[in-house]
Amino acid sequence: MTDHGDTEDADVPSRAERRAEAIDVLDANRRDGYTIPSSTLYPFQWNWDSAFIAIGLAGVDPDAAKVEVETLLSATWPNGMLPQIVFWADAEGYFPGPAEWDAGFDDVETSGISQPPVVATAARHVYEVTGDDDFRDRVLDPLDDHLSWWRRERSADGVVYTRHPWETGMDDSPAWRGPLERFDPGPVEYERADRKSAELADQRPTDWDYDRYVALLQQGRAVGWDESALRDCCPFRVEDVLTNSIYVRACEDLAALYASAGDDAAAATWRDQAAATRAVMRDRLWSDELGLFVSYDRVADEPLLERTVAGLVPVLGGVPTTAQFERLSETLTTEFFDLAYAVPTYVGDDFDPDRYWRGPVWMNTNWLLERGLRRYDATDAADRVRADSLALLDREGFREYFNPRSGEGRGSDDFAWSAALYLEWTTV
Ligand code: 9WN
Repeated sequence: MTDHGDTEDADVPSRAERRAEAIDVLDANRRDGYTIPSSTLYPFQWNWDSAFIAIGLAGVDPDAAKVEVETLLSATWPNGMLPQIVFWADAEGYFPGPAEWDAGFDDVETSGISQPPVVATAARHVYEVTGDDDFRDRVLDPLDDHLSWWRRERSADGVVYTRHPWETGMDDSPAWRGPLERFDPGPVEYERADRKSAELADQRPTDWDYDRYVALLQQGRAVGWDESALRDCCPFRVEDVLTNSIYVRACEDLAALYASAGDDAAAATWRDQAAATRAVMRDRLWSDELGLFVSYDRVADEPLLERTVAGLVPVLGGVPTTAQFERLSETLTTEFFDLAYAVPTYVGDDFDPDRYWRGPVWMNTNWLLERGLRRYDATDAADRVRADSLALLDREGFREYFNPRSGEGRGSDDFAWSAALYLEWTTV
């Protein structure tokens, strides 16, 4: 275990004080039925953020946790797509806003892409903490609609694909460089709103990346977000290993909710889906060369051979075989545990300890990985991930991400999922 010496610092608040601060952050970020990730950078409801927030809220304010999940699910499109952003209320300071996306249904304005379906895991967690059968019964249909949408619209053989870097949640991952390089965004005119300080300008994605994010958005809008049209023409179609790991876990969690409601047939359907996705992942998304899982580029028909934390997260869904897990653990300890704080989001030539998803530690990927490692009884590794996460949060507060060498906080302050996962990790 790394000794960070953090607990000896007189300025570090006690765990009880930090918990109180975490609750304050979530209260301050709460809007009408949902919690925004950050008042400075992300002033709307975000899909997987709300799932992590509900997981943290479950232990301290179970009613708010239920509302968080149900508000998010109420934004599910009629076809089952659950959007990445829901614009419930006007807010300043975010690009691209509702006018740029021009997406949604009835009077609900949203973005036109999704995000990894952590919501099913959140719903199961909230149900298990509260034992509220009515809540469980209310979320079954929307969760089923959403996971069926991934299966129907985004998958040919069990593994699902994403069609925008923002959809993966790890937007600026170096793994997306290859697919993004393969298309020309053409001239795109827009004004970014995210570089709110000189420090942030160095941490956020470059203009080269943003040009491509915006070009993909404009293409989706031009075809009215028609999924079948985009299946043919979208130049970014990637089987993201993180999204698939979360999807497998989501299928298992929905199966568990169905089983508890006495619907054994539906439970079996989703358990079978999890097994089918696992089987393809073990084959197509495993890299023997790198000793971990990788994403797969559907357009170029080739694996994206980069070492990212996403490639370790399949443990969350019980994906690695025994032999794969042995290799993966070795990769984790030799390549991802050698900086002061685990787990960097990326190791490799483009490593940057301060730039968004290109090296910094993020709390949500640590939380997903830690849960998965416990599933494989890898207690020492799981304990290291949890201890480093808490050391960072205790020392720096609820920052968006952290430099894995120095431990310094980066990105937004008062970031909701960092606060929520602190509460989850320290619930006794
Ligand atoms: C685009 C809200 C979101 C997270 C993503 C994170 C960041 C948005 C952005 O913030 O992305 O979705 O504008 O940079 O990368 O994971 O959900 O916290």
